[in-house]
Amino acid sequence: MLHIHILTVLPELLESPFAHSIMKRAQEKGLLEIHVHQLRKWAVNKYGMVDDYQYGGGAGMVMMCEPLANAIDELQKDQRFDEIIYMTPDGSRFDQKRANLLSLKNNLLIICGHYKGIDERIRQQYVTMEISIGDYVLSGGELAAAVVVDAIGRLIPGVLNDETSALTDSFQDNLLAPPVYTRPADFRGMTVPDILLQGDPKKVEDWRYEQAVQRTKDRRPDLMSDL
Ligand code: 6GU
Repeated sequence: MLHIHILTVLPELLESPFAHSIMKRAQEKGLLEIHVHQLRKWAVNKYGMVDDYQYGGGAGMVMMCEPLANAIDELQKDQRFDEIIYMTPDGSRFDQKRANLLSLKNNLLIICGHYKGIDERIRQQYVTMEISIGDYVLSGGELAAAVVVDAIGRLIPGVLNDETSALTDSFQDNLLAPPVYTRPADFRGMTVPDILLQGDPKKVEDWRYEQAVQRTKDRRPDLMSDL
């Protein structure tokens, strides 16, 4: 069972992404629990203040130490987190390897940054992992957190119906997935490769592997160099 706690000033953004399909089933099966916490619960005043001007001047607010520290301390009374993850564009790039690793943990805390980010002292004192989902800037960490939780959640053993299907995803062997087809065998004159129709499992497996390698060479040669 994986517990994921998320600290955010916009909990509404994180309601829908986990309420459908595979993420919904993971929670119904008792394999995943997602707890979204409104950071303003730990605000420093009755106006719900959680951010302030940055020292040294400059545009943009910074998320204050006290609300984050108090929230994390309180949440850690019940259980210690295996990782305290800060979602930030200057974190290390999220990939399938990191998703596999995180899917094996029991307790994760994800902090969603806003504005100019969080006070550096929280990063130093509390944060154990900093994640970016790519080289572009989002207006907050929530959508990035949703991406990460989805990628992790589907890898928890028992979540996917067909146990092998995560193993044949793109990226699991640093290869992209091969092309797939369903009925009809002839769609407007475009046919399905014969090997797939003949049903020799060994030939199908070999064909899929060749296609995966070719597709990766064509589209993502950078993945092959990691092999
Ligand atoms: Cl984790 N946060 C924000 N705000 N922007 C991002 C990101 C995270 N990853 C890529 N862009």
